[in-house]
Amino acid sequence: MIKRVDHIAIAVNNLDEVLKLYDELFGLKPEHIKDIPDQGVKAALIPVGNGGEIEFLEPVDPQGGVAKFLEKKGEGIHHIALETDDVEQEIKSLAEKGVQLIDKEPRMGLAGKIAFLHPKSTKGILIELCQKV
Ligand code: CMX
Repeated sequence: MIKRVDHIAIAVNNLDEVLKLYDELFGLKPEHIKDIPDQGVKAALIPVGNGGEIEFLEPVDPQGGVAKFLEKKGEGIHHIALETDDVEQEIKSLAEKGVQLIDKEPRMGLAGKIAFLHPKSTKGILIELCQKV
């Protein structure tokens, strides 16, 4: 069962610039800034109350998915992460409904146990399912 929006991820060209802007505009500051080399990004997570977060993603690998996304679509919303109690069960049931999975098994990510669904199955929106561990 989906519980809530965990985070909204935004692809940006320059993490330092966007963090400065969101601090100036909204007084929001990142809790974590992490390199995720296997995803080709540097990520900053900003808590925005009630457990929700904004994640900014800056590509560090020019061949990676986020770099390609920026090239094609420009800066903007990259994915929406929905929290569930059980990622494994959720993707099993979605696969049975014909949804194309990017991750056929859950894996560990910044938001806990995660799995991505292909945007072609979800009206052009990349969805991440996550489970806190
Ligand atoms: N949102 C919506 N559509 C997207 C997209 C996104 N973020 N990224 C790519 N697409 C679209 C492309 O525009 C393309 O559409 P068309 O066929 O209409 O042109 C289609 O998806 C396939 O694109 P592609 O270039 O063939 O495939 P990519 O190599 O760019 O891979 C995707 C796309 C979604 C499969 C890949 O980015 C992926 O596996 N993402 C999941 C992991 C991820 O996003 N990690 C980064 C974040 C890490 C984190 O936060 O932890």
